[in-house]
Amino acid sequence: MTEKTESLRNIALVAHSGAGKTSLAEAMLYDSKVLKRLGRVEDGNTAMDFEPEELKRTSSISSAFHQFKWKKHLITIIDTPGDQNFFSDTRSCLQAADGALVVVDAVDGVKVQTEQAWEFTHEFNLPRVIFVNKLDRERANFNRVFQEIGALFQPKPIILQLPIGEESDFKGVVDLISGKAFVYGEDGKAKEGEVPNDMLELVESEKENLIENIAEADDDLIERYLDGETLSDDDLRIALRKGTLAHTFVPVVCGSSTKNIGIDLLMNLIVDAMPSPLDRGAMVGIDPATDNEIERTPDASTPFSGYVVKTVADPYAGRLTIFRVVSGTLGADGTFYNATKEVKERYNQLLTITGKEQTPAAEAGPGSIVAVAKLKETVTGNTLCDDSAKILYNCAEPLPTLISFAIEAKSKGDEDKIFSSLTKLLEEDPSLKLDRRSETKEILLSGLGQIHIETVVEKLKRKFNVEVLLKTPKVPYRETIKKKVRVQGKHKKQTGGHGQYGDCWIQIEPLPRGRGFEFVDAIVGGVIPKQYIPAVEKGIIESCQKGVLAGYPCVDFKVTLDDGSYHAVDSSEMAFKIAGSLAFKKASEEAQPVLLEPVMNVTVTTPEEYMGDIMGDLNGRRGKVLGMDTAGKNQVIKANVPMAEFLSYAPDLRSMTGGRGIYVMEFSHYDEVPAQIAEKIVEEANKSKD
Ligand SMILES: Nc1nc2c(ncn2[C@@H]2O[C@H](COP(=O)(O)OP(=O)(O)OP(=O)(O)O)[C@@H](O)[C@H]2O)c(=O)[nH]1
Ligand SMILES: [Mg+2]
Repeated sequence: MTEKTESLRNIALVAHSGAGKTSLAEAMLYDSKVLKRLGRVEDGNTAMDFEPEELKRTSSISSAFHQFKWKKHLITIIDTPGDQNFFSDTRSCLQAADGALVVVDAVDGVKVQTEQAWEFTHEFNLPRVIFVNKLDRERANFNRVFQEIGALFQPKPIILQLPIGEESDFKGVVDLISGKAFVYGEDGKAKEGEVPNDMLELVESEKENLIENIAEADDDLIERYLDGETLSDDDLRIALRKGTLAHTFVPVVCGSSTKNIGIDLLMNLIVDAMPSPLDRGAMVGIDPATDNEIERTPDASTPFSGYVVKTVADPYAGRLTIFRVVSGTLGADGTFYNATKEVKERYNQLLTITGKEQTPAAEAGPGSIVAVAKLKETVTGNTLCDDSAKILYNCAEPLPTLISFAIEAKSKGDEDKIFSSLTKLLEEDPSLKLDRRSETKEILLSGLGQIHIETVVEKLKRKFNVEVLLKTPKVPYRETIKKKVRVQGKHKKQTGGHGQYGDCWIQIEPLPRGRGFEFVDAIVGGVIPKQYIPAVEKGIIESCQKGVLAGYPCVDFKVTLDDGSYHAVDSSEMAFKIAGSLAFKKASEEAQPVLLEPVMNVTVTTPEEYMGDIMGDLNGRRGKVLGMDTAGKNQVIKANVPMAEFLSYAPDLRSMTGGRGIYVMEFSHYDEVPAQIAEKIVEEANKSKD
């Protein structure tokens, strides 16, 4: 029996790493009796962290899905990773949710990663509830953290609960709407009672605040409130839902995941105040036949459509595709159309995901998050739909990569296996990129951070039994020239019989950065016959692949071929090609050759206190700061930094800021390497040539 769409709640847990998302998911699964015992992240026995790479790190690296029944509703929770290394997966899986549960650590407050995750919830327009977790820990402070939330997040947070006691005295919460206190025993069960005497005054004033805030969600309610009418608890609950869904405010509740305090109330709040797929409404897509915008409502009787949020690669069980149903109903087995890839796909068994396991499902209606195994073509981000009612949804692109490593097989002969296994892992994680860099003859694996890449290497070994070494990639330097010169390239050989004769005069001059290579034929009067001119150009192109300075490709120069001579018998294409190549070598030696290096555009976001260190460090990396800005309580620095100095920035920034700083980067342009540094690079390059 499938659930009615209105009783579904798809909720993603987001926050910085360590805020307690996985522990919270565990507590919810335990309280709803899905789990028989409450596991702990540090014991490696939770339902949501199960990949060996997660157990090793006691931290989530991949979003996990599970479901439970609560008050006649089916709640699907998506436990996302809070580490930026895995944020592409976090963002992708957030697309399956209708609401977000933002976990804020009562000790550490809002870290940069939580702000970034908040941005994602904003991007997908998800209503939010904030759970202030870890109130049982030393130095926990609800008030301080609430102030911080208020200063950083829009829409405004409103307090729904107050903690009873803090740190080791944390016992329970007062629910402001009902005015009841809930005190939890060792077993995580709540006892309902009266508000402690020393909290009466605070509870009264906070309830007044709350009523005023909630009433704002409903014009009728605010009028009644202003008229002095007493609003009922039900009035308030209805308006609370309305205001949360309309982004008028964000309810804030509190508790402790590991002590199982406040979790039942939080689950009540999910049912009461978080959206169902019906509240999310229709989803807009494109009709592939006409390119017109069309939409699908979450209606079980309309044609099926959905989109893929995650793919899991398994060398034995094959690919597992996790998707959200937008419209229509899918049966236990059947076919659908992949509108992105334009192919039909068959599936044998619809599955519900419960942590690391999957259980067969009879059918799935709108809003369901389900999986199928062994699809052939389908990957994350693809749209699936009924063959007779095609639609294409616009899913989020993977986040841009931030760091690259050159990878090498540990044992010779494994190269092909590396490629094929990595390709499978790339299907699972579209934020990874695999490239062959021809300039340096390396295979580059790029991702969101060092830990991201390291977990890929671990997965390669575990899933596919191939071992690779990670190396710092070589910098793809280039060369160019700075002066205009004119030289002759002459190739003449007389070795009995047929000789060889090619003779050209070229002028070589610098071009602006990024212009590459230009060739101008300015031969007049046939001093070089037409058929030999392309040969001269070819000779130059071939030899400029290895510049005269350090063997890097020479770019951004113009060659004008303006004179030369030929021999009626001895001239040939080959001879002119050699003449062109000789001319290029001679010219570039005389034209003041210099080394160019790739420069990255970098944006670093950091809490203010680390600004000094970060600026100093960027300076040390030959960075040029282009501008600074404030974003919430953070500072944003934009800079240009040479790639050579930025290869290992991710771990360095992490240690400089205790993981609170983040950055993005992209290639910007090539720039001249300062002479002193260039000298060393040239020396190194020439040494390895010998
Ligand atoms: N004292 C206390 N510790 C908690 C609480 N919630 C979580 N922890 C601990 O905090 C640590 C991190 O918790 P996780 O649940 O793994 O945090 P997470 O948000 O899932 O972190 P990532 O998966 O890395 O994003 C673990 O050691 C938990 O036992 C809490 O309410 N109180
Ligand atoms: Mg986790």
